[in-house]
Amino acid sequence: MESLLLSFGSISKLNSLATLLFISLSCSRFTCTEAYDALDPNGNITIKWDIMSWTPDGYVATVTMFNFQQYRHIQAPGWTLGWIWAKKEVIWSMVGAQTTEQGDCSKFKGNIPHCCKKDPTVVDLLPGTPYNQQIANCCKGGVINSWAQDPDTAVSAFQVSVGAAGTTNKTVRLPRNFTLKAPGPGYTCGPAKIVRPTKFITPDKRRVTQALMTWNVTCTYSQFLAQKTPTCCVSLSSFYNDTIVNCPTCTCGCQNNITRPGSCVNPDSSFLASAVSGPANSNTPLVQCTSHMCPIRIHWHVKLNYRDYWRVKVSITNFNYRMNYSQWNIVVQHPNFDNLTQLFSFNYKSLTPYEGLNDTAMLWGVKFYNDFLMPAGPLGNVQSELLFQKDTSTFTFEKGWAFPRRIYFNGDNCVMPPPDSYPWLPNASSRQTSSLLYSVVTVLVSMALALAYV
Ligand SMILES: *[C@@H]1O[C@H](CO)[C@@H](O)[C@H](O)[C@H]1NC(C)=O
Ligand SMILES: *[C@@H]1O[C@H](CO)[C@@H](O)[C@H](O)[C@H]1NC(C)=O
Ligand SMILES: *[C@@H]1O[C@H](CO)[C@@H](O)[C@H](O)[C@H]1NC(C)=O
Ligand SMILES: *[C@@H]1O[C@H](CO)[C@@H](O)[C@H](O)[C@H]1NC(C)=O
Ligand SMILES: *[C@@H]1O[C@H](CO)[C@@H](O)[C@H](O)[C@H]1NC(C)=O
Ligand SMILES: *[C@@H]1O[C@H](CO)[C@@H](O)[C@H](O)[C@H]1NC(C)=O
Ligand SMILES: *[C@@H]1O[C@H](CO)[C@@H](O)[C@H](O)[C@H]1NC(C)=O
Ligand SMILES: *[C@@H]1O[C@H](CO)[C@@H](O)[C@H](O)[C@H]1NC(C)=O
Ligand SMILES: *[C@@H]1O[C@H](CO)[C@@H](O)[C@H](O)[C@H]1NC(C)=O
Ligand SMILES: CC(=O)N[C@H]1CO[C@H](CO)[C@@H](O)[C@@H]1O
Repeated sequence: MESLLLSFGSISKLNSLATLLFISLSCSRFTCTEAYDALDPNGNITIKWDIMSWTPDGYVATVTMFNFQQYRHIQAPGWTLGWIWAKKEVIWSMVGAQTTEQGDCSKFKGNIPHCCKKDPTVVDLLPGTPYNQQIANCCKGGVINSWAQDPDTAVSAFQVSVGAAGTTNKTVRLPRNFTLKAPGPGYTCGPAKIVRPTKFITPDKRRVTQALMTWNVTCTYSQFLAQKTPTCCVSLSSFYNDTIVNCPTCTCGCQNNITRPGSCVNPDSSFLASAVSGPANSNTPLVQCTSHMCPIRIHWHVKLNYRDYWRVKVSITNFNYRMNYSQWNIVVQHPNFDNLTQLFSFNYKSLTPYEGLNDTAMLWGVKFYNDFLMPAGPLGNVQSELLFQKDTSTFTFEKGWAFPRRIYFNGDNCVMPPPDSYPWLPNASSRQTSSLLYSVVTVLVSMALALAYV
């Protein structure tokens, strides 16, 4: 793996080839079996426990979760954190979060602990929690943004007061077997490790304090653990060929009336209204019947060709009647992202997973405009157009160059059509006739751009 990465960085001219090679090494056609994410090699969620004070029978710790993943966020209904106590610890109280079950506290008289379970399960409090039960970065219903989208909201924290624990840094035993659900499976957490105590700087920056003891737990994501079947797929089209290359059939499942009746619904079916509003077993997707059966489809249309620029339209369609996506994002890899000139109605951030490679972009919705992807139906889609400046040494419409190398939706790899099915460039003749038109359009576009930059 290591040596592959090195060579990956150095052959930048061959990078798209190397990328394709890399995909084929790490992913079979439909599933990625490795936890390693080539576009976010250091992505992880780090959970940090800072002991802020000792108490007569234990300690008070601030637990902070940092989502260091560039583009994978945790959306509603939010994270669930669990661990196993090393001894007979109890949780006297919590601020900014709560355990889902109290467990058996029958041996306590007088003060009753918040939780006596050996394996507590903690969830965030909801927005609107009274201020006296909050701490900084708590109470967001377990929703955590991704690091690239907004590092300020990529953090979640709570405070826990632990009893029947050690009261010095020699006698405290670290909790074990951390589990993180976000909200489903997908994360694997390593063991807690004692690290240098965190230093805190006072708001006026005139004093530095430090935790009495600190440990870290690192959790990493694997799409393979999260779900065995893909959740999204990519379809392609272009102005130079009428063929629309749909998502591969049965990408996310197959329509089958016999073995799985009701596995999907048709938009005009009378069953739809009752199924959507009915007793919502809302975690099971209810997808529209399509040949691919994916809840999410991303369509990449090569729309226009100007002399110095070319233009792409990207549409994201939600086919799941039971699911909406707040703060959705996509990550797209295409060699022309180093010359992205303009982007309409999406936010953009360039990701550089490897030194010197600038071919990966994260795109997400504009707040209050299209950052919320509605459930399947007429409103269940968002779209944008991208304008790229051509680099004449690499630009071509041939061999599917204009199509993305890969796309992720909310951090999950979307299945691409097989490369041999990509729309072809029709040969010669038709290109000459429109060159006059191209230059007129190019002038108009440059004027539009000039205006946009004023
Ligand atoms: C977790 O992510 C941070 C930020 O990218 C990185 O500094 C750290 O080394 C990562 N930790 C592990 C164990 O990979
Ligand atoms: C515990 O505290 C002592 C000093 O108070 C320090 O020297 C030692 O490194 C600490 N041990 C740990 C595990 O933090
Ligand atoms: C906790 O993790 C250890 C390995 O670190 C494992 O041996 C043990 O079975 C786990 N315990 C539970 C209850 O899952
Ligand atoms: C522990 O986590 C904190 C917060 O993410 C980080 O700043 C620190 O570098 C980590 N320490 C180690 C040794 O990974
Ligand atoms: C499933 O049933 C619908 C009508 O209920 C029918 O149109 C469709 O062809 C059937 N599909 C298969 C694979 O049998
Ligand atoms: C989005 O989905 C959640 C549950 O999945 C639901 O509670 C909420 O009402 C939905 N919002 C909209 C605007 O559809
Ligand atoms: C990558 O390309 C974008 C778009 O041209 C540019 O804004 C950004 O500065 C580039 N980043 C690097 C690290 O070259
Ligand atoms: C369009 O592309 C398809 C491949 O997806 C190819 O079979 C077809 O011949 C192309 N049409 C033209 C006019 O080149
Ligand atoms: C151009 O297209 C025709 C059919 O449309 C095909 O027979 C011919 O081989 C193509 N020429 C080249 C150079 O691809
Ligand atoms: C035509 C053009 O602007 N090409 C630029 C694309 O981006 C690379 C890397 O940033 C530049 O070196 C090219 O000049």
